[in-house]
Amino acid sequence: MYNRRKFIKMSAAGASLAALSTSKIARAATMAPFAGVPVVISTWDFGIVANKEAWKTLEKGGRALDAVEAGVRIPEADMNNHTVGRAGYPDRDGHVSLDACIMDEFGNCGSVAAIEHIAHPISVARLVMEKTPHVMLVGEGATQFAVEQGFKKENLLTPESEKAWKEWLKTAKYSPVMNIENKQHAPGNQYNHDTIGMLAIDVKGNISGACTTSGMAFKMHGRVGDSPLIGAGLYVDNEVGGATSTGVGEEVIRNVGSFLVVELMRQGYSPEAACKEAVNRIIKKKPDTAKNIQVGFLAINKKGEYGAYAIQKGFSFAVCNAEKQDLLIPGKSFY
Ligand code: SD4
Repeated sequence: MYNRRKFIKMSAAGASLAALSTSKIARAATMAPFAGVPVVISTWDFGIVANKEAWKTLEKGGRALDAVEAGVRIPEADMNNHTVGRAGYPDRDGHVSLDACIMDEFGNCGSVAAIEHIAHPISVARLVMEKTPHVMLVGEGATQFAVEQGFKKENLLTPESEKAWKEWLKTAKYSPVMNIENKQHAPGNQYNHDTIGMLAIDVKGNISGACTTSGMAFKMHGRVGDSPLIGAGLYVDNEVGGATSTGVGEEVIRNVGSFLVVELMRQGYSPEAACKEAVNRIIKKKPDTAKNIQVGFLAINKKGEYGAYAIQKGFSFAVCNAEKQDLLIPGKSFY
């Protein structure tokens, strides 16, 4: 389990974290649910710096939608992050292709999948939502739309990512094993896949969410995971709450995971219980597969209570409100 010192050391933003009030590291499973808004939560340890950015909007009374977009742009821009945005690892043919989606309090949503050459897919997803009659654009069409909207077309394959890809090509083993967390952040671990999913509630009590990723490293060209799929990687219902996911997208898609979590909360499940039930359905359907993969869900309800649950240990999420910036370790199944 993380402790505070270890977390500060391992974070990409370790230096700046000293300034944050990491007041408590706790197992979400044992803590009382927090109620109160505004609040922002997001997946993995890099969520803490992303939340900090989102918080700048929330604390000024801004809209949750603006907060989540601004927040997830931080890992998208992080050159040390090979699982989200600009420096993401490429597919097996060397293309960096990104997936993202966003959803607001009115049920509006936008998404891009397998978009190339654009560093901030979340902002393109938002424009799909706001400027087109559609929900989702993919591949070249998504890139074309982004360029029309003024986004810069860039080569996103960084020298480091290219080196990792060339190393992978030596064996070209197509083994989409992801998120076995004890191997995460290890040097040379090319199968490190951390999506950022973020959920926020603003001062008006409105909920929005965003999710962005480069997906599975060295994936098949054209492969799309759960992250840009509304209902799978992200779902928001302003009457109930929001949910997002990380891990092996195929299993999340098969179970329409984030929608399921929100519907369970509608039935009265707490955020953590809803995440746990969604995880258990994945395990129940494919117990052998589930032993070797990670899937984690993160959820928040209308009151600002939050929770998470993952198949494997090692999943973390970050919470930020007026009082704290915490990294939390959710409950896990007993694999
Ligand atoms: C995907 N769900 O593309 C993403 C990857 C991920 O933590 O979330 N990794 O399947």
